[in-house]
Amino acid sequence: MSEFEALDFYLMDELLSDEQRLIRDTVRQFVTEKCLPIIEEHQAAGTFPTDLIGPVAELGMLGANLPEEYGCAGLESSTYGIMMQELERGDSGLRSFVSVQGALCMYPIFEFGSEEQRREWLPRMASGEVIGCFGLTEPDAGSDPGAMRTTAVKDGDDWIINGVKMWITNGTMAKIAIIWAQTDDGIRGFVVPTDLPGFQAIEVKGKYSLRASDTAELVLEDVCVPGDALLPKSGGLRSPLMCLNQARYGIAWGGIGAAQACFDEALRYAKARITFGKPVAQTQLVQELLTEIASEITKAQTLCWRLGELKDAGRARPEQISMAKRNNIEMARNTARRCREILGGNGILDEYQAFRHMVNLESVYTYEGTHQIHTLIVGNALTGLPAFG
Ligand code: TGC
Ligand code: FAD
Repeated sequence: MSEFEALDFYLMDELLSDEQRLIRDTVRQFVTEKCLPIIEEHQAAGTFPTDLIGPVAELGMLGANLPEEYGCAGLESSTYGIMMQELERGDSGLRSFVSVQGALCMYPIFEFGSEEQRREWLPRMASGEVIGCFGLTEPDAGSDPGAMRTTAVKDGDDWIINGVKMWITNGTMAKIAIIWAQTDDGIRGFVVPTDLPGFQAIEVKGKYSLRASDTAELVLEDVCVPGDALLPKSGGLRSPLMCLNQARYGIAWGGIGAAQACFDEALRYAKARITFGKPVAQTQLVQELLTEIASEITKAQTLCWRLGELKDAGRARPEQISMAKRNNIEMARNTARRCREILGGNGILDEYQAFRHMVNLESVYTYEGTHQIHTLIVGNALTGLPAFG
């Protein structure tokens, strides 16, 4: 198969700086050379490609938009987004790993941590030495994280944490977990080393989706952490939701990458596949599908580009991020399915990427706020009338 070609119908490439183009091409090459040759094996085995952690860290992708003084790349939002787009062209599980490490673990330490916590953890997390996971969701509190039951109770200078967290990405390989818990003072965040007595990470088995990702249930039974495990500037549900803004932003970009992978594959296939004496790409119905897909990818690209500008200007509102996550992941999910269809019977084989992206995107559609929750967030912003309950 010849080199991947991204759809660029509206010449978005012209908007990129030389640095952004270089980073885009570097990550794209990394995905082509290091991720794609091994990803189907991991998908089949249900394992995360841990060999990619070192190279991903070396390329500066962990916490890439956090400041350089903590060992991070200090990139602007659009450049960070482009990285997520390219990674998810490889696999949603790989982008998830990077999102969780950067947006959901390093970001809260940066945003809510003390200077000591920042210096202790961020450089080691940027280098990939310390992997983190983010424990917000519980078996009975997913879309409604405010209903969480995990508690952290003060015991002298220490805290005792009890609870169960569900669906936690990077869960079994993490050295630290950012755990959100109810305290006398509302919801607070804690940096919890995962080797403490009473802490258990149990792999979630039987996944059809995001198989090349480490997903775990975390059980905390009387886990005792010192006072300085508390993220001192965290306070209320607002704090974890601020982390989600960061991750959802990257996911919106990531959806474009997954869609681009499927579109490129389907377009090549449609041009090469002959039925009734001509390429299937030369039929009106397939051209309609390709036109719809290309239009949706192009709209998603323009949405993300503007969102990146707003984010860099400090003006991106949570509901704008929700609109992008909602739109782009629905777009990617539909794209993967349509592309699978264009591949005919071959579309169900692991020689092609569409089916893997298609099943992965089921998770992406649901995590970081389900499609429906983002509908309600945007609906609330439009009407001023919350319809969650
Ligand atoms: P609500 O009363 O609306 O809000 C509580 C407080 O938070 C503020 N707030 C936000 N602040 C910053 N960013 C946001 N996006 C915010 N949304 C709300 C709000 O102003 C309020 O502040 P204050 O100061 O007045 O207290 O809260 P609610 O309980 O009604 O819930 C609202 C809702 C449904 C939107 C929210 O809970 C939600 O987003 N639910 C979805 C949960 C979710 O997305 N979970 C994701 C878990 S992590 C994950 O899936 C990782 S996947 C791996 C990967 O990323 O690859
Ligand atoms: P529920 O909240 O039970 O929702 C079930 C259905 O009801 C959904 O379709 C939902 O949209 C709908 N629904 C719920 N409330 C409403 C409403 N008010 N109006 C209309 N419809 C509604 N969480 C973490 O904390 N950390 C992680 O690292 C993490 N990684 C994940 C990785 C994977 C592979 C998956 C699948 C999930 C992960 N999650 C993680 C959890 C994820 O965020 C939750 O699954 C998600 O928020 C939905 O919660 P739930 O599964 O409990 O569904």
